[in-house]
Amino acid sequence: MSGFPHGSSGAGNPYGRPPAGQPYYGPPSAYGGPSQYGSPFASLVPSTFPPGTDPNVVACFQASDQDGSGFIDDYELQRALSSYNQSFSMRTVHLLMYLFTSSNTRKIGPKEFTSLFYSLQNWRNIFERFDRDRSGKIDSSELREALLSMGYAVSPVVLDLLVSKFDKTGGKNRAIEYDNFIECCLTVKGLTEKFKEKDTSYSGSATFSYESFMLTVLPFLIA
Ligand SMILES: [Ca+2]
Repeated sequence: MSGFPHGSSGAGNPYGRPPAGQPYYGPPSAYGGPSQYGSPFASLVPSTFPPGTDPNVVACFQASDQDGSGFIDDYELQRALSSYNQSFSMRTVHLLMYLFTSSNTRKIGPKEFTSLFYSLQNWRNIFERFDRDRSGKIDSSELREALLSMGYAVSPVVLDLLVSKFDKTGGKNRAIEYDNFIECCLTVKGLTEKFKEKDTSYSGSATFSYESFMLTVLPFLIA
């Protein structure tokens, strides 16, 4: 992997870099995704609610924990996030669980649930803010603005690819729904941050071994 796809060779910058001086993928962002990953033991020890947790969050956890196990599994989370007429994508559920536990255990305890709850509130706000035409979906220009606000300037080619990949209708709508929007942003964020770790000088290029490339990309493909 040698940097972002190049539009044209040579002069100028092919990355859609924002104005001078700023790294084009911006500072670490507080948006949406988990900034701190859960404890490595999260999968083994049931966590507890952080002190002062909003009772609404606790109630929401209890309502979601249908089998009363003290954990929310992927099916329970999907059910909790689905509305009466729309099922929340299981892929997105799995990606969220992966990011909030740094593992593939596919269940979360109260602590991770609380972080996830606020993160999803944040995502809902971002989604509504950037759904400028109130269509209930994010089109290409809306996605461009949303990603820019998070510090990610992707090229038009990448933007098109993202919209077609994350469009549930397989490209018919040319727009992304809420759950896939979260997945799309988390994927851009996660991959960009992995890339930045290898591109410490912000040059736009990085060197990966085959193994680390596979380990970086696969979790996002098979979440
Ligand atoms: Ca829209």
